[in-house]
Amino acid sequence: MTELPIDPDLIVRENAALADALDEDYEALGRQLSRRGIDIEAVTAKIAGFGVALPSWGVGTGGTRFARFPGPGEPRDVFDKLSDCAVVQQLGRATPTVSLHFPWDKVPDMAALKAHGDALGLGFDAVNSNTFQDSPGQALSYKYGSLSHTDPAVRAQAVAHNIECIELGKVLGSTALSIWIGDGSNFPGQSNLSKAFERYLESASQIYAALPDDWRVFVEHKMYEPAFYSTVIQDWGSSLIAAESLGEKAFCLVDLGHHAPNVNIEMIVSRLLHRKKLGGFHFNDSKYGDDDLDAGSVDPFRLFLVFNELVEAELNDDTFRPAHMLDQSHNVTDPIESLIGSAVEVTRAYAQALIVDRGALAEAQARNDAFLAAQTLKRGFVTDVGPILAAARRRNGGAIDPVAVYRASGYRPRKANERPAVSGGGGGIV
Ligand SMILES: [Mn+2]
Repeated sequence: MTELPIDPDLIVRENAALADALDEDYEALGRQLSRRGIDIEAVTAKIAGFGVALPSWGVGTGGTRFARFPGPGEPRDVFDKLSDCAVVQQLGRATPTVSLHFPWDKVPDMAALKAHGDALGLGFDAVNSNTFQDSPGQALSYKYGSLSHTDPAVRAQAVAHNIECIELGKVLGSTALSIWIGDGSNFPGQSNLSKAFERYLESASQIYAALPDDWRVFVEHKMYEPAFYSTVIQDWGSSLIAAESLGEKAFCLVDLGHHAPNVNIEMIVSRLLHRKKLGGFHFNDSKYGDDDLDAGSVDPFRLFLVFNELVEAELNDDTFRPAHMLDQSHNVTDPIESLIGSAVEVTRAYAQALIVDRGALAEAQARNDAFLAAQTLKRGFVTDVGPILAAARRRNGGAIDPVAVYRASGYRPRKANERPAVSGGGGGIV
């Protein structure tokens, strides 16, 4: 029995007020797309089946290295986090799974957590390990690294933690482990760059050996931070070497924020697809660095270009199932609203990519008609696919205007009463 956090009647009432306008817009868009040879229903069906995972840590207010300003009704534990995720999913219908992070989300009774997810209609996506900070009661420190640490005892502890994450994930029904490490150096000469990478590969291979047959492991690269001179898995090259060395269950995970400014990320996507090593994405947006801003908030065109490559991959390979997750920090907004909005933006980019006239694009490329090729691609981006997204949400039982229904529901003020404010806390964003 599903326990929905928002009154379903409220969604029905709010949708009724917007239904005529949506139907009108959807029909108009359908006629427009039909003139281009595109069946709107086929696109809507794909959008209705699309999902991006929610990060459990995303429903709490994020922060920077300077401060964190918590909002009212912050989740007190992972059970509260799941309830907030269920609001995002109930209204937006594009986020059916949650990605947990250990040890932050570890509870004595993981089966009870799984049951809570089931009751809320939520599944569990990849589990994330954490060896970038020291946890209470931990024997050895990760101050100077984890999987690549010079001390074999620290490496063994980090490997054991990752294997524990797999065990916890099994209880939840997860089938993937994401590994991101903070290992690196702050000074030239501090670390032997080659040996640190070799130690990482050795540790990662021990984790890989513990993976169940139907699991995948994702290697997430990051250019800088918390180490500012070098990181051990710095870029997609290091990530690809690691994934190829580990084996067929290892894949690269691309976090949009983990690159130098202006890097052509869609080309990285294309290269990883070529090697069949693209495991998935962490979506967010940025202006200057790893800003962890809401997906699509600064550069929606880049998001579209990434999805253009993903749609190409989908067309070439029926079995391509990338793991998509939002990974962003909500510092000045209600996290639930940001997550609803970001899922919409990711889905929008997918819809825009789906309506690109790929035949015309291929033809223009073959004729070296650069202008027409660029225009053909951009036509997908400039088409307002909003009615498709809203129609897909409505068909799945969600809200035509999810943030408006969320605000009308009074969920946040209700939670602010139920959940007493706690002070302090770090940023907690990766
Ligand atoms: Mn990430």
